[in-house]
Amino acid sequence: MTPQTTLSDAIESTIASLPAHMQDWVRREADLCKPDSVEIITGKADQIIRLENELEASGAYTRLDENVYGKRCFHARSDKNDVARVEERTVICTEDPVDAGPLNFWVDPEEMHGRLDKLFDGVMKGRTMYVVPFVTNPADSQFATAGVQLTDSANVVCNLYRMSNLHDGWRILEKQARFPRITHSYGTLSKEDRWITHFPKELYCRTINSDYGGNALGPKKIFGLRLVGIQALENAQKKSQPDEDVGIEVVEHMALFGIDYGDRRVHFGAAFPSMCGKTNIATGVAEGPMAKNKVFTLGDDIIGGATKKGDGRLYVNNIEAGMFGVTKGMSDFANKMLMEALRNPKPEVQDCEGGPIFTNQVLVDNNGSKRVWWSESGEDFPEGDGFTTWNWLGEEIDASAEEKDQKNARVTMPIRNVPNLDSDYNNNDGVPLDVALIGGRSSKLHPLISRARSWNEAVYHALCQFSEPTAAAVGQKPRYDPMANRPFIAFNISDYAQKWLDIPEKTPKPPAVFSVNWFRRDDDGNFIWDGFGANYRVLDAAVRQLERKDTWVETPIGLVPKPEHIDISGLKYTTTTEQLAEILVPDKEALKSEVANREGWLNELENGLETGSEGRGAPKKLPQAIWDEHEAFKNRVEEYCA
Ligand code: GTP
Ligand code: SPV
Ligand code: MN
Repeated sequence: MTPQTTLSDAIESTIASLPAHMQDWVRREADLCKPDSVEIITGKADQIIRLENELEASGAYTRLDENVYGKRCFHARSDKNDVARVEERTVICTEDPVDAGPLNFWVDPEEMHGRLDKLFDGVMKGRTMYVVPFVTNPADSQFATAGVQLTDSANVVCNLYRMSNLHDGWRILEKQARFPRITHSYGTLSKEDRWITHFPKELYCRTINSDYGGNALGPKKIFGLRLVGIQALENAQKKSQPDEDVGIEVVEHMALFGIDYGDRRVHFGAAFPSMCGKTNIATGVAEGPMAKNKVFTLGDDIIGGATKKGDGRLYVNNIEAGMFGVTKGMSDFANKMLMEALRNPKPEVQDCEGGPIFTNQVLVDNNGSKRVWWSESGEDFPEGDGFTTWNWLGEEIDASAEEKDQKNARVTMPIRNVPNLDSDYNNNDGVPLDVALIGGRSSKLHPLISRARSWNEAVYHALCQFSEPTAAAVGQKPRYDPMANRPFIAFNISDYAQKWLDIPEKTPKPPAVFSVNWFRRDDDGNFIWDGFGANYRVLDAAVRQLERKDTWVETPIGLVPKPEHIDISGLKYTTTTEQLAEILVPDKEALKSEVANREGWLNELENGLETGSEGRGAPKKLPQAIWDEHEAFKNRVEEYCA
C-alpha cells in the first residue's frame, strides 16, 4: 500500500517513474524533506550541463576559460566553515556499540533517526531533491554495487557525475533488489547541526549541513569505504577457504598504481592517510635512475576486490571513476600526470563527465579570461596589469595577502583524462595487488622504508602506523592511523585487526607489505627526503628486496635497506650517504618512547580511548597475535637501544 503523503501530483508522478522497489523510500524522504520538486538524474550529460549552467547563473560556479583546462571547468567557493571532513560528527549507528568499536562515534540508531528526522523535516523547502544513481567501479565487475543518493545540492550532483559512474547507475540498479541509500542535504551548513551518519544494517546513510567531499559525496567515503568496508568484513569472515567466492573481501583507503618493469608491471596499493601522498604517488613520474620505469595510474583513494580463484592473489580495482584531489602542492614536479590530465582533457570526457570543478582556490581574472591559482604549484602568484585576484573567501587580494587558497582546496575530475591510465583500469577482474605500502607523516620515527619479518608483524606495525595532522579533517592531532583507515573503518577495530591477520588464510599469495615514510625531518623541521618522483627509487628497492636481489638489515621496526640499495644521485635534498643512512633507520630516541606509546594505544583499542571516549562505541579484546607482536617489538627495542 502506498503510504499517505501530502506530496504534489508532480512529485508523485516523478516518483512513480522510479524502479518500483525504491519508490516508497523516495516518497518517505520527500515527505519529510518537503522539496518543491523532485528530479531524477538520468545519467545523460545534457541534464548535468543544465545544472552547471544554473549553478553558474546563481553565482555558485564561475566558468573558467576553456583554453586553460578545457570546457565545463568551474571554480566554486565553499562556506568558510565547510572545508574539510568532520570526524567529530561522523557517527556509526549500530544496535550494539561494540560493533562500532572504540574509535567511532556511536549513537543508538533509533535515537539518531529521531534527531535526524527533526533536522531533515522541511529542510528542502524551496529546493529540488535530486535522485542520483551511482555505482562503484567498474560497473560490470562482480564487486560493483549501485546505490542512490538523494540530495538538494546541484553541486554534489555535478561532483558525483565526474566521480561516481553515475551514467551506469540505473542500468545496474534495475537488477539489484537491495540497494544502499544515502540522503543528503546541505541544510543550513550549520556546524553545530552537521552530521554524517551511517546505519549499516539498513544500508542507509544520512548526512546533513555540509556540502564538502567526504561529508557529502555518498559513494566516496560514506558508502564506498565505510559501508562497503562492512560488507567486505562480513564476506571475509564467512569465507572458509581460499577458493570460496564470497564477493568483495577487501576495501581499503589506498591509491593504486603500477610500475612498469619491461616484462611485467608491479602493482602497488598505497595506504597513506588523507593528504599524505596517495594522489601524488598514483600520478607522479619516476625520475633519475627510475626514469625508464613508467608509472601507470589506476586510482588515488579507495580500492576494493577479492582473492582470485585458482590464482591465490588479491585482485583489486579503484572503486571510483574520478579524483577529488588536494590542489595545494599539485604541480608538474609533484604529480605531472594529473597536471597533464587537467591541461589535455579528452574531448569525449569533456562532452560527458565534464571538466574539473575547483573549490577554494584563488580565482584569477586576466582581462576577462578566468582561471585558478593555488599555492606550491610552481607558478608565481599572478599579478600585474589586467589581473584581478580573489582569495578563497572571495576577497580581492594581491601577492602579499596571507590568506590565498584554502589548505584543503580540492579539484574534482574524471580519472579518464589521466594520460597514463593503466590499461587494466576498469578491467572487471581488477589487477593483482603485489605490494601494499602503509605510510604516514612521521618526522622522526619511521624509516624511509621497512619490511616486517612476518605477516603478523606487518599487521602490528600497520595497526600502529603513526601520522601527523593534516588539513583534510577538522581539528586533527598527531595520532595512530591504522592502515590510513582510522576515520573510515565503520566497525570494531579489533575485527579489523583480525581481518588483516587472517588474510594469508584466505589469500594464499597476499601482497608484500612495506611501511614507508616520505616525511622525515631534520632538527630544523626541514624534510630530509626529496619525496615525489624520488619515491619510486624507494619502491624499486622494495621490488629488489622482494626478488631477493638485495639483503636488508634488521631493526626493531623491520628490515631496512642499506644505503647502497637506494641511488641518491641527482637528488636535491638527500645528497649525502649520511643523510640517507639517518632516514633508513628509526630514530633511537623516538623508538624508545614508541614502545610505551604503542602499549598505550593498544590498551586504548582494547579498553577505550583514554581521553575523548565519550560518545564512542565500545571496545573488545584485541587478537592475542597483536599483543605477541608488541611483546616481541618491545624486546627488540630494548636490545637495540641498550
Ligand atoms: P586525500 O585526497 O586527502 O586522501 O590525500 P592524498 O593522500 O591523496 O594526498 P596528496 O597526494 O593529495 O598529497 C597531499 C599533500 O602531500 C600535498 O601537499 C603534497 O604536495 C604532499 N606530498 C605528497 N607526496 C609527498 C612527498 O613525497 N613528500 C613531501 N614532502 N610531500 C608530499
Ligand atoms: C580524504 O580526506 O581522505 C579524502 C577527501 O580523500 S574526502 O573525500 O573528503 O574524504
Ligand atoms: Mn582520501
